[in-house]
Formats: sequence, structure tokens, C-alpha cells
Amino acid sequence: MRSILVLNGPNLNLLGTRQPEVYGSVTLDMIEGMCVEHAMTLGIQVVCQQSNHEGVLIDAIHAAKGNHQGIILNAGAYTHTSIALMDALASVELPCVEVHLSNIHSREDFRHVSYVSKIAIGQICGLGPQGYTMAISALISHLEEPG
Ligand code: CA2
Repeated sequence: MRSILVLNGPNLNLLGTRQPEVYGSVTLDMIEGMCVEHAMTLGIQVVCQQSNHEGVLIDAIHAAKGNHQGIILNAGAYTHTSIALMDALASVELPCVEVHLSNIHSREDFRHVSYVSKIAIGQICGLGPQGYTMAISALISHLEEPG
């Protein structure tokens, strides 16, 4: 069975508890539940992980090679800063769809830059939790018919 890693970065464990005006009221547990449910309808498996630590995220990306066929990544603020995460993504050569709950392009200038985008096959942002399930569908379509 195909397996996808859904990886979330720093502070996303706080979803639903603070700043609901920016990130909504849905918790990360709920988003992960949506991903698992959506994956079941597509006949695939998802494994969800979250870390606040750059090195742990890099290790998770490395470990995805051989265990998963693709990655859904919301790298949080590391999106805008981490060349190390970008290098890790490039090294594993797995298709990655970048997700953001908020529309990073309509926010502060520093959020307009994404190192993840340099490697990702595509980006979904501004659509809230639904972006994750859309990303799973997009990744599966890509695996079935790349290009
Ligand atoms: O919109 C997104 O998904 C972001 O990746 C979220 C990151 C932000 O740095 C990116 O620019 C866009 C921040 C996640 C912080 O999440 C919180 C949730 C609740 C309370 C505080 C922070």
C-alpha cells in the first residue's frame, strides 16, 4: 500500500489553541484525523509527524526514503529560513507538496519566500485544513501520473 508522510513543523502543535483569527480553531489532531480518513478513501496510508526542531524534521525527511512514496510538508516558519530542510528534501528525491493554512503571499514580506517551494512539486496555501487533504490527492495523482 502506498504511504505518505504528513510532516508539520514548529508551533503547529498549538493550532486551535491560540491565534484562531489567523490559523482557525481546528487542532493539529483534527487535521491529522482528516488526513488519515481522506487517505483511507484513496486506499493509501498516511503517517503524521510534528516537531518543533529543525534537526528532527530533517531526520524525518531522511527516514521517509524507502518508507514513504511522498511527503506533505508544512514546515511552519522554517519554510522561510531553512536551507537545511530544502537540502534534505532534495536529497531524498521524493515528491513533496507544500501546505500552509494561511495565504503566505498575502501576509508579511518575509513569508513570501519559501525554500520548500524550490523542491516541492506544488504549493497549497490559504485554504486552511482542507489544504492538507487537497495536497494528499494532488500527491497521489502525481505518483500515478508524474508530470
Ligand atoms: O500558514 C501556515 O501554515 C504557516 O506555515 C504557519 C506558520 C507560519 O510561520 C508560516 O509563515 C505559515 C506558523 C505556525 C504557527 O502556528 C500557530 C498556531 C497557533 C498559535 C500560534 C502559532
